[in-house]
Amino acid sequence: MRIDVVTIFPEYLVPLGVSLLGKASERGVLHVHVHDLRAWTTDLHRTVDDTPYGGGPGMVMKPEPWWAALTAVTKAGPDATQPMLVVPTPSGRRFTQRDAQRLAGRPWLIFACGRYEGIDGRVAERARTTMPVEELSIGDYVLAGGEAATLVIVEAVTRLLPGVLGNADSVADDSFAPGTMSGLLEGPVYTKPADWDGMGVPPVLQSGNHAAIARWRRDQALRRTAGNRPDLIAGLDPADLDERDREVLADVGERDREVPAEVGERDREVLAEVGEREREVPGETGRDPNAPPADPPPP
Ligand code: JAH
Repeated sequence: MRIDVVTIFPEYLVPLGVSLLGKASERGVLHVHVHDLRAWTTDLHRTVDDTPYGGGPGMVMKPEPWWAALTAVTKAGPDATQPMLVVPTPSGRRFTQRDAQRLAGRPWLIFACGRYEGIDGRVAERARTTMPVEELSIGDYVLAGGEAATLVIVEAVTRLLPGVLGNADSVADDSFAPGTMSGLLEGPVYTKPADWDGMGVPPVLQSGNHAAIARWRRDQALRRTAGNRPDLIAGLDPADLDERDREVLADVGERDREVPAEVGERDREVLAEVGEREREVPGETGRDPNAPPADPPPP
């Protein structure tokens, strides 16, 4: 796989040349090239940004250096190899393990790292006429630029390539990877010593009973997923849940709903009301969950 990265901060991408990825590069599995966008500016001040049309805060990256860079980088690569342009942006589709697997099957990825308020929209629009373009978000937060997100995506993708991680089994067992525990987070793991400063290891893991160990691990995975990622529980296929799975989930659900005895009558009323409101208001509407009830709509 070939990876090109275009950025105004090439030093930020130095990690791509060291450790795991550096070894893959040495082995010839992966070829990484980092480019300074300012190499494609033509003015004395090497300007890459300007004020936004329509007004508003901040600056927008100018299209000319970006188009010159993408044209040059595309020509520098192996011909007859289809590049894909990846643009990390908080406005993109959410990047998932499925995307990592799909991107790992491509021969050539070009990452465009924006800064400021982003890149002039005509760059992605024109690039789309010559190659697939993916605008991807690694999570619901805003960074100062696409460089850190590029490091995240490159690591998630390249560790799937044969000869990069060097351990096919640990890849197959990941949380989010397809397989027997697919859709669940992994539970806790343990190694020696069996007694660490008075803390033991769950006896079932030392029993040698492989069926019991598998069942215990699934219980832990279900409990951790219900606690940390209820959205993943909601997305499970009911056909993938056995009777014991349902018992474990019913148990964590009941514990969540238990109200400690020291909570008073007025507290219970408030908690019940908040619960009802949460069921009424869909997520991500931007509404403050602590705000008083909205005015009723006009008749
Ligand atoms: C911020 C250009 N989803 C993570 C992410 C990715 C990119 C950016 N922010 C967050 C970003 C400013 C300029 C890209």
